[in-house]
Amino acid sequence: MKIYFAGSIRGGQADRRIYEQLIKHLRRHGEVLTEHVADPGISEKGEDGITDAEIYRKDMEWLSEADLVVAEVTTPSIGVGYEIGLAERLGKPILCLFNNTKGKMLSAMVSGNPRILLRHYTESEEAECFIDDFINHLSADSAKAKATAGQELSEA
Ligand code: 6IA
Repeated sequence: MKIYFAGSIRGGQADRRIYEQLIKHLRRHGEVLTEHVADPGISEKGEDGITDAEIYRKDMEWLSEADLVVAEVTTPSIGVGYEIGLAERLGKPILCLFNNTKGKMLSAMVSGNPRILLRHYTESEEAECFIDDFINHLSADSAKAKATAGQELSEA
């Protein structure tokens, strides 16, 4: 399973430690394509020898190949909002996680979107449970769809 994790970088890295924990947890379910999001060395200004055009191209490639998207949306980020919008267009399952304890307001573009599964959490362990539920449901749905398709084929 390929997982695209989205979290704020230039929007502010106050939640980087939480991203780190969530990414570590996501690795139990599959390959996290965007582990660098929690990298302590990641530059807020992007002066790392890689151009913004290269970052954009690579991230769009990873988003296209991802099976699902998990976004930590507590710190508002234009990049994360863009990725969520595109993931929706591409039909990817999306889980957004919002930390209630930080005194932040969540954009209505996320909280009002019926295609996004939004979960509010207070502790990272709670967010990890939401991740497990989200991915386990997706896996169960896809197993059911395969079984139905197999049955239809054998009846044809
Ligand atoms: O607007 P923001 O910077 O907060 O957007 C954050 C989102 O955009 C993340 O979810 C990433 O997927 C993506 N993103 C933004 N900057 C980078 C980046 N910068 N590298 C990869 N993805 C990024 C510098 C990388 C450097 C270590 C070579």
